Amino acid sequence: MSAIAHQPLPVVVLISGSGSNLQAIIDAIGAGLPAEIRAVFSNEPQAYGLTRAREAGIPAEIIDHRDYADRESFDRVLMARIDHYQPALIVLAGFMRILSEDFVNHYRGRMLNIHPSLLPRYQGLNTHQRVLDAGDATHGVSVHFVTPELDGGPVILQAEIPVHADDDAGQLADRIHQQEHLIYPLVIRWFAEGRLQLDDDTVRLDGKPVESLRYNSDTGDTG
Ligand code: NHR
Ligand code: GAR
Repeated sequence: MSAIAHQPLPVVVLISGSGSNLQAIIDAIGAGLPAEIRAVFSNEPQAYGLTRAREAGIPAEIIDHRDYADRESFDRVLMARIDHYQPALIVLAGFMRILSEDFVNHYRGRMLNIHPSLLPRYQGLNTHQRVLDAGDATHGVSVHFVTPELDGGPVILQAEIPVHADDDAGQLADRIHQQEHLIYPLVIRWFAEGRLQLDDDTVRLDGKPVESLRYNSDTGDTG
């Protein structure tokens, strides 16, 4: 890490829902994460995360996918609006629209997603119920670089939780959220500090290749 102070990393966050991960990032910035959220976009007009953004003084825009004839035209407008803010990093935080290849390639190496499973297991939707149906002993969450392959981009950091015998999907979602709110700001910090790169398909932290680090929320250790 360099000794000189960094300019805060300009970030744009995409949401579709509650925005609790957005809130965790806002709170982490308040506590010193060297980033600045330039704007929040939601495809869902009713997303509560829009309110969270506005209460934090962040521009919040709705781009409703239902207003566009196809995915490509929605993605083109979204891309143009995002680029207006000149972000260095795009953060998907509960964003629920699949993004086209052109969109994803435009932000290659500077777009992150948080996905509620231990990737490569359970790509796609409804992960908590699928973990329960499979009888898995553990569940988890992954932060990865976004590539055109849905939930298939290189994994950066994961956190694992035990599945209890009486868990339902809502309880799993709550405990996953607690982990998400720890690991997403941490990965964004690495990126903001210039420590994290996507080099072809290899994730590098401090120049060293990593294959999905594990976060321990009891100790705060990664490794
Ligand atoms: N786009 C690309 N190209 N690559 C990824 O890895 C992406 C992506 C867009 C979103 C988030 C992802 C998740 O973490 C994400 C990763 C939406 C769907 C989906 O099926 C799947 C995965 C993810 C997000 N969306 C439906 C669609 O037709 C709509 C579902 C709904 O509105 O409820 O876009 O899980
Ligand atoms: C999070 O659990 C996130 O991992 C998941 O949606 C939730 C959003 O919560 N993402 C996806 O399922 C992406 N398809 P939030 O709106 O409170 O941050």
